[in-house]
Amino acid sequence: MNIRFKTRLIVLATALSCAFAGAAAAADVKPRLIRFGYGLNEDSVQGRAARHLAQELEKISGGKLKMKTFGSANLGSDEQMQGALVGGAQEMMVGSTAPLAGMVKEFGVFDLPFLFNSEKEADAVLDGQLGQDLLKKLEAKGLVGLVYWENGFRNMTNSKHPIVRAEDMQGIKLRVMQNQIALGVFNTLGANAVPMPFSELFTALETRTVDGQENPITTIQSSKFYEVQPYLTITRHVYTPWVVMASKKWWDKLSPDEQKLVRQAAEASRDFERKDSRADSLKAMGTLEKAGMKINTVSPEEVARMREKVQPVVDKYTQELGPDLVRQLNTEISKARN
Ligand code: TK8
Repeated sequence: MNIRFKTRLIVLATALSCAFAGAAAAADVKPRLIRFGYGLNEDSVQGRAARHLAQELEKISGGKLKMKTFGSANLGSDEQMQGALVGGAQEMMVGSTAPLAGMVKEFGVFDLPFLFNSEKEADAVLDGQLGQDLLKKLEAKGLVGLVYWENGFRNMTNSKHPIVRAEDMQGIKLRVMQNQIALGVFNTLGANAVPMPFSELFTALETRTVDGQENPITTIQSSKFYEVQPYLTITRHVYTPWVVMASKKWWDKLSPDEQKLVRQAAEASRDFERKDSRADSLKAMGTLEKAGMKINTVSPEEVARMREKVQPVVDKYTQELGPDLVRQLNTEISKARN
């Protein structure tokens, strides 16, 4: 064996063993580009958490799983993105549970008003049996539900007058999420509820196509609704979550190692997002006040009246969603409460 041939052999052997060692360490992970869409703008709780998710995924996959994030509904409204995921035209998204109820009606439980008293109760239900069972139901519809992010307790804004009593909602054209229960609740409270995707909302408020809307204060701030809505009423009438989802068509093509990394990054983003959302919501009140919004909080007595008014809607949808499911929900909430 001449020396040149020997060197070549050594080089080849070293290259081969490196390749095997590398493959074992990096597991079965191919370079991939994941498109992740969301509805709020980049400077929002969603934007920050989406970037966190992308960074985390890139880090734990050794740079192989790259995520490109698209805010401001640039890939479409929640409903449009849901469709794109089902069809396999988009890999991932985060969106509200309310429009998901069109696919899996049980997600409507989160639109039942005045259920949760605190974020802690919501976390327990979402990360517990009920929340996880609901995510599993998405698979049959072509979606893989990974984790829940906090959207939060919703409050009302409008351009007409402060809402002090339920009667003040009379005649207010109020944008609601595209969901039967939300529609029923606000019409029963006396508003004129108009279902509309979030992506059209700012313009609709600005042009006075609608008079008001309801969302957590973090969103009222990041979407600059204070520019077109002078009145904010703290009602905390419902806590709605967001779901981070993947296209099932795409997901099924991933290796188990890749799926594990995506899940792991999604869980990290959930913990980051909830903390950030809670911190941001404390700051947002001050910002909204400074921006000149007139803020009032509905009294406990008035909340009790509102609850009473919407009870028929709750009863009707308890039947439709399944009394057992609603019972399970209430049991899980009281467990978390005590
Ligand atoms: C953003 C929406 C938004 C929701 C709504 O795409 O529609 O009002 O609260 O966060 O999912």
